[in-house]
Amino acid sequence: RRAVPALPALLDLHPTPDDLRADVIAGLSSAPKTLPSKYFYDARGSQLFEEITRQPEYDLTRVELALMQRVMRAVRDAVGPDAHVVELGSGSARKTQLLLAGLADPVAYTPVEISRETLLDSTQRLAYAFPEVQMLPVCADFTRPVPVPSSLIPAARTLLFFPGSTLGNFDPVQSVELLGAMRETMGNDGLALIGIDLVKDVADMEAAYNDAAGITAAFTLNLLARLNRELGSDFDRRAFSHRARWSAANSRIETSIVSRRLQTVRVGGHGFVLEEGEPILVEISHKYTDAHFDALATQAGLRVAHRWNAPADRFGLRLLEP
Ligand code: AVI
Repeated sequence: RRAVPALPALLDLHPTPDDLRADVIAGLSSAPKTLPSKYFYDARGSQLFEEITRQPEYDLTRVELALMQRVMRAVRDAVGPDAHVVELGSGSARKTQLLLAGLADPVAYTPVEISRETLLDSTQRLAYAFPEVQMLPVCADFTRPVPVPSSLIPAARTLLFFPGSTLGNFDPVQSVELLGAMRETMGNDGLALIGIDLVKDVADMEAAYNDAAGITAAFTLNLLARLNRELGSDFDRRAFSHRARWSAANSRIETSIVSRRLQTVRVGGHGFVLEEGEPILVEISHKYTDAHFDALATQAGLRVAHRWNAPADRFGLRLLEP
């Protein structure tokens, strides 16, 4: 009989209601109005995101998984044995299963995830599947410095895992900062495995964020329900619509929540006037060319050691080294 692993202890640095209020008020006070996409991921939002990854139009996750399967041998050879895997925005950690199974004797896994429920579920599942891997879950917003106790872990090296093109949800300045922070966490002998969505046909990219079943719209608008519940705001969900479209100038999908009429919304004692048709930018999803991604990595002091693309260049994996 297999021993049942102890439940992993959770390091909880979840953003506080004060963080949420301050970020929302700052975003709605700016011109144009914005809200941070990291707040999509409450329990319901995380579930909806999982559903998005099963929509026919959103093939990023499926294509990335197939690509990982194809290149895992090469990743294993490049990383070597006894790695400590640190994953940013681990979500349901479906790709992690492949990574931990494919690497040579990984010693520890640190998932960093903002949704507590998702983090606990996925870490528990992985603890059963990989009883020999030490699980060190951290509930946190990974855009802030995360204490990763690398020196306490008997690992040969750190492998940072940042799949799903989550990097694309950050603007170029934030992306370079994030890659720079990853470089710090990796140390001088670490590596980073990053998934990036590549520029492709505009109709395909737009369809991925406007699925016919309306799951992405529900995901986007769930943010308003979250704010009403957690901040006592009075967004009327029916008075807003989801809009996602390609911006060629910025090489990204821009997702907005658009006000359907002139209205005033109250949040934490502040009133915000929205014009009819006024957008609140809630998410950016960059799509990369090789040159564009290489430039970001170089600015962060990282070098592309391996480059793998899915068929028809639909998605890419990059192994980076300091
Ligand atoms: C998590 N992130 C990479 C997704 C993306 O494609 O930007 C989030 C998402 N938003 C709408 N659909 C998926």
